[in-house]
Amino acid sequence: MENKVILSGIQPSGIPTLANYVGALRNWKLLQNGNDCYYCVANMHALTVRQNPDELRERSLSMAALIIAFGIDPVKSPLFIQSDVHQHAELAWVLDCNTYMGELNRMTQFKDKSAKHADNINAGLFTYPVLMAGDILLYQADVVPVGNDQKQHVELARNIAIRFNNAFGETFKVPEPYIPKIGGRVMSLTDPEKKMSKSDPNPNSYISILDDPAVITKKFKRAVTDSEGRIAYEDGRPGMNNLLSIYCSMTGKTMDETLREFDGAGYGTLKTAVADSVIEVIKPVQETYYRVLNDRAELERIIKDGAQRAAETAEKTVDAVYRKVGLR
Ligand code: ATP
Ligand code: LTN
Repeated sequence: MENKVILSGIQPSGIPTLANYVGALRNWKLLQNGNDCYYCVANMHALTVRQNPDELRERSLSMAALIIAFGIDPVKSPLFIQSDVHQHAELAWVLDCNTYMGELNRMTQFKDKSAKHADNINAGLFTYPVLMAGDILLYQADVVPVGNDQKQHVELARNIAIRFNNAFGETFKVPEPYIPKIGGRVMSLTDPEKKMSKSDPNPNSYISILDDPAVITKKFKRAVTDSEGRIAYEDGRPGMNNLLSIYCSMTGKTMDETLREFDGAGYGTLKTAVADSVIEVIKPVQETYYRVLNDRAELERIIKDGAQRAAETAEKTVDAVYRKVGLR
């Protein structure tokens, strides 16, 4: 793949989990080579559920520090906070007027989140995927690295782009999702039928990127598996499959290699090995994170610079769109 435009975002709705890393953030880093990448902290998306304003501000900044700690080079790839680039809100409105209620009604995340936040089913939660489509289309992204759960939203962005291009003439690049084959959907450690999620009320269900090594080991030791007693990747064994997939993602080994390595071993051995592989990857991320977060002035300079560079690209798209639809 050569010199594509890459865009992705993550909500500052909590500390990222191992799932966010395996499903998305790891690819953010890998795709930096030879491509033009834009990465954003999607704080406007986070407003779709109630937030404490001071916490939201703080978490947005610490998410930016974490993204740097994961190996994103903000000099190469503009790193910014979504609301610092006003074009996101502007494009979202135009796209809202080019998206059908019926399309949004099919979004499974809306259904899940409405069930979780039954006391606050706001219009933003419903139009959330349109704001996300805007994030992507503003930068004329070719490729969007995300986990499996966001595939439907990227497909909606494609449909909106195609429809807009047909109606108003070529305006947007039609983006594609980029989802890891292993690790696109990391499952909860306590309920492996559910995806691992940073906003899960039970902290034992996820590995936070900032968990201590001892906590990580404890969480994996307690991870729900089954009583088959054999280490194998098989249908109907979500807990076992999840541990094996995490191990492959962390070590870069194939599933075959992993299964050979643990042939005849017990669950305890596998769980310890998975925990160790995760600790090895996470430890340097934690060290960099605390260093970056402590130099607050520098961090603020980085995101300001990122927003300025992002806005230059974003404004070109908004200008073209406003002209096409008759707003300019
Ligand atoms: P929340 O719990 O607040 O909804 P989340 O953990 O689902 O958050 P997001 O900020 O919505 O995380 O997603 C950031 C990125 O991580 C997205 O690309 C998303 O697809 C990916 N991701 C989220 N959960 C998983 C998972 N269980 N497995 C793989 N990737 C995931
Ligand atoms: N909705 C995404 C976060 C997100 C995003 C984006 C991902 C916001 N804007 C643009 C990719 C591209 C989520 O993970 N929940």
